[in-house]
Amino acid sequence: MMLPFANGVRCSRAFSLAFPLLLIPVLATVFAAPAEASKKIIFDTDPGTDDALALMLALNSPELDVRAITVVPGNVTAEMGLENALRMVSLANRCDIPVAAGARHPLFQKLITAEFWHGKNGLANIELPPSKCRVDARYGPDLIIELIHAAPHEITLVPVGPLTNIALAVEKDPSIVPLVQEVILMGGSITGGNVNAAAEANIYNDTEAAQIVFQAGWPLTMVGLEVGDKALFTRKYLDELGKTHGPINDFIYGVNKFLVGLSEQFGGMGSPMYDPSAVAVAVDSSLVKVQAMHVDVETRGEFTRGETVGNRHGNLERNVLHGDRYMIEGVDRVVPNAKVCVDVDADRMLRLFVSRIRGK
Ligand SMILES: [Ca+2]
Repeated sequence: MMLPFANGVRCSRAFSLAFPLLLIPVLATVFAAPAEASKKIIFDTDPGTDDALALMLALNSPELDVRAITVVPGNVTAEMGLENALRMVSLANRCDIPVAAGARHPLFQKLITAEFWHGKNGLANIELPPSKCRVDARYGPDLIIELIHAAPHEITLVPVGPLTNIALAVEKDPSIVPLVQEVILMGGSITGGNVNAAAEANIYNDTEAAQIVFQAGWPLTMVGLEVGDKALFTRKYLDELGKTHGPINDFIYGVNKFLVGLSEQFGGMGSPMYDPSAVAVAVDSSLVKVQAMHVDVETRGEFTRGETVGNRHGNLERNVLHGDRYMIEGVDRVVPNAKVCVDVDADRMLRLFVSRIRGK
């Protein structure tokens, strides 16, 4: 063994005496590694069928440490979403995780609920048993602020609903921005929408909130339709999940059976894994290919309100007013504010999902 000392004899003797003492903290570090390595996340959600898939993936992934669940209105009302979140953490026997209510409505627009896609109760019409867990008394955006300050540079925000709660937290306390490790959100698209030609649902459902979150200045990964629409949960994966059993396994099987059936009604091959894809990226970022770009959220367009407008070339013409006209005087680089996921290893993501849920 080569020792990193110039005068080998004397120092190697000193090293051998010190070695047992040095070894203790080294071993402690090695054994403590798995707990320390897990990523602390706050899961902000409007549950929601695909929220259910995402939550159960998060709770069953050792890479993630879910520090709180905050509920936002979106797919369902704030009240129904809270009830669904509480029932799901109860099913997972995780009453230790705080579940907090947040905003009651979007910042400046009317709520659009989606029972049409998620079932009357938001959970594929599956009736989970009443929750053993109790709601945390804190207000969702305040809880987000509190947890970020309690663990500076360690919290990853994973919002999978409209961005109302996150925007409220930033507006109330902008000092959280540099203290957040990363934001990995499900929402947006740079290739057309799912609500209409331009907009994706989470962004469309609180467009101003989304613009606040995109412009906040923190590291942000956008997991949008480019991922979810490619990561289709087909009957192949459903059959795989049907071979095993357990309370979570069977619940998620039921949710996915509902979603696969729904997609087939509309001529699809399978159900897009929208929300779980953001959690999957938090677990393993190598599942996706990203491109850094500047993204703005369109808040005023006649046909494009809610579109995430990604500047794919990173340039902006500099138009300067001269008398009654503008003249192009150059090209400015725009600074990226997001890593946009532009491709996914769909099969690997879907297999990851099934492997984490099966038998649970
Ligand atoms: Ca959602």
